[in-house]
Amino acid sequence: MDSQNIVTHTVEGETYSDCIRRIQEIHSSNYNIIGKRQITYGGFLGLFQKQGIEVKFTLTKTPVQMNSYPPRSPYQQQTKIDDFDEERKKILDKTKLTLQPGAVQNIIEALSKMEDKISKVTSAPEEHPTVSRILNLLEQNDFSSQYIRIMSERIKKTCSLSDLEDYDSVQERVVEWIAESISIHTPSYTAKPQIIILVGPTGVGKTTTIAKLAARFVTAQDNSPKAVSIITVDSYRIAAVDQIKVYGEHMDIPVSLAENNEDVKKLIDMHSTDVDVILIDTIGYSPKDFDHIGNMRQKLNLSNYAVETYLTMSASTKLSDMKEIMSCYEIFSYDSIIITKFDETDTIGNVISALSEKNKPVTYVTTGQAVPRFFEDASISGFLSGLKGFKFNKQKIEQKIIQDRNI
Ligand SMILES: Nc1nc2c(ncn2[C@@H]2O[C@H](COP(=O)(O)OP(=O)(O)OP(=O)(O)O)[C@@H](O)[C@H]2O)c(=O)[nH]1
Ligand SMILES: [Mg+2]
Repeated sequence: MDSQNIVTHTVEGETYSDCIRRIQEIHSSNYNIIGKRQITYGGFLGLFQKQGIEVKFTLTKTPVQMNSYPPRSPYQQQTKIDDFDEERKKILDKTKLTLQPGAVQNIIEALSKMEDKISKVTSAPEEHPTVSRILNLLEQNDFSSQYIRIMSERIKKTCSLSDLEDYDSVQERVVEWIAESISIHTPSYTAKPQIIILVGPTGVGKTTTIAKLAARFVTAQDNSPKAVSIITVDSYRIAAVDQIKVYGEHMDIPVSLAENNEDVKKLIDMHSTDVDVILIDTIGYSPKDFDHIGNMRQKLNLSNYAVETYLTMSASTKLSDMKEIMSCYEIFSYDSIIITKFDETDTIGNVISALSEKNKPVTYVTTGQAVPRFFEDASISGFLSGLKGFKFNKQKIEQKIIQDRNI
């Protein structure tokens, strides 16, 4: 190295070793001492001065840059982290000592005030009390968050501030919108034979509902009495077959078993002249059981017949499961839905939300176990009766919906 370019440094301290320690803190061992002398240092206007040492030194290497460290092993890294933690602890300990009593508490309080201010600025503006009351009510009725959001946006779009002052009328408007979101499918059953198939998950009440439907046809609740026969594609389970046979015997309705698509077609053809309605009961499968559902779909391949297919679901099923069931059973191209076990739930927002979000109509509802009772045509007013906490005139709303749909 060219001696002209050598830079000298000086450090002052009370003793020589004091000076060396200070050099080493910064430059480790990369230095050469080139001289030392006694000095007077510190003080103010010549007062309180101290005797000390000045050490002159040069550097042997340029200080190492952070980013030029060679790669470290994880263990080395850990040592460094440990050093860092040690240092941090020391600093924190020092800080604790220098803070006045109560200072930490003051800092925490100041921070929480700042947090409050920030959250007030960033959080959504407060809802009008009418809006929040109605949204609350929808939530209590178990409507989906998507359904509630749509209702909330609709209220805000269509209601002025003065409209919102009249809670009763706004909530009646919301009930009208709920009613509008329910689609009822009314079948005509004009074919002979009319085939009606019930599919759906296990235990939702398909067989019980088949028996109720059969009872309705034979007892002429639907215009004139009809000759009915039942086919069950559920022959693997003896108990299930017995269950439908018992109902059949009670009503004097023939019950036949079918194993496959040929059986089903043969039975339909056999009854085509002597019965008006053929009800087909199926085995329930979990919506995740794609193989069995696909298999059942094949057995029910009845493209040349007049078929009305219903997906049967229980009202007490949670919303996400309902939507999954509706999707998985889509391969049956079901015409409408039967909602069972209405008696087992207090809230029906989940049902209305699922039907509305999947854009599916509903035809029948069942409200109890006993056959042939507890079976009804689905109606808008029936659904509205299941709403809790809303005040409205059912007939007026139903009339308005009918009028609107006929326009
Ligand atoms: N509370 C209530 N229970 C019902 C209703 N409908 C059916 N059930 C009961 O639900 C249970 C299952 O009924 P099933 O008709 O055997 O159901 P399923 O869909 O045929 O069942 P799988 O054939 O096993 O798929 C029985 O205990 C019925 O009594 C209803 O509307 N309300
Ligand atoms: Mg069954």
